[in-house]
Amino acid sequence: MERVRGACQSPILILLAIVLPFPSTSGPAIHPLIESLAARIRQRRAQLPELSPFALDSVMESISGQLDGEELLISNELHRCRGLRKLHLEIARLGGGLQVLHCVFFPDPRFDLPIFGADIVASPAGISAAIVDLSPVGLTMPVALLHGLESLPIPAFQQVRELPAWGSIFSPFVQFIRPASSQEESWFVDLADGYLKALISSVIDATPDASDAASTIQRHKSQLSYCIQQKRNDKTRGVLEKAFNPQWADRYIEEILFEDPPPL
Ligand code: BLA
Repeated sequence: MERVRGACQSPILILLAIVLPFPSTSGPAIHPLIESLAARIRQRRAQLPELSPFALDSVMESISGQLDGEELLISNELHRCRGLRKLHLEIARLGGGLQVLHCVFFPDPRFDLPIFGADIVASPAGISAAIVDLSPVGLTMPVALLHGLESLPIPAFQQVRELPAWGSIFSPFVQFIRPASSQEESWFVDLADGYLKALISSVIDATPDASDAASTIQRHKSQLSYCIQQKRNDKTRGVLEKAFNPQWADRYIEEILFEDPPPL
């Protein structure tokens, strides 16, 4: 039995799958924190310069399958803009009632911009992980951005989680929490929004270096190591392997979630 199938294959449907929010289907509602962070990301994303959607060259935009009679869904939105080579927002409903929001904005290495990353993991027991960061890929964080981030108040989250060993890629501004209330959930959305707002003003002001500049080459290398480290997250792999299968999970992680940045 085919467990995974691309839900849409014609170019028009592929485009719709990119621009439309999570496809309507039966199953439990998406957790309100995932809904509201996704909405905030979409609002901010629309403010980016020269934003355009792009299609994957496979059938991976909207993926559905079945696991023990349970519906599995992954919805991907992919864009690029001036300064950012790949903006990826994914909402997934996987086995065991698990829901995930995954978002990474990868910069064009010619620009001195950090990587925006956010992940929310919800199960029927509630949100277990909410993480947001602007992770530097230059030697330092751009100064204007640093000032923007330093001026943001960090809410007093009750349950701050310890980063795994591969988390050395994150900045001192990383917030990794288990929200303790709906108020904390809304603080988290506001914090992520503050990071996005700071990033967007840096994107608007940024000018590119040459493709062969030492700074560009260094940022490319550093983006590659971000992807390598993220691929060490066994929890992401484990969930995808269980919901689909190991080969599929591997391909999805290597080609869609954390593929190597294209050569300069
Ligand atoms: C943790 N990520 C997790 C967990 C699961 C996933 C099940 C464990 C939950 C927990 O520890 O409470 C699953 N995350 C996924 C899946 C996808 C996903 C299936 O994105 C995609 C389909 N992960 C990221 C990004 C960041 C990230 C961009 O993809 C950060 C910017 C972080 N996820 C992250 C961290 C953990 C995590 C730090 C905790 C890992 C640990 O404690 O070992």
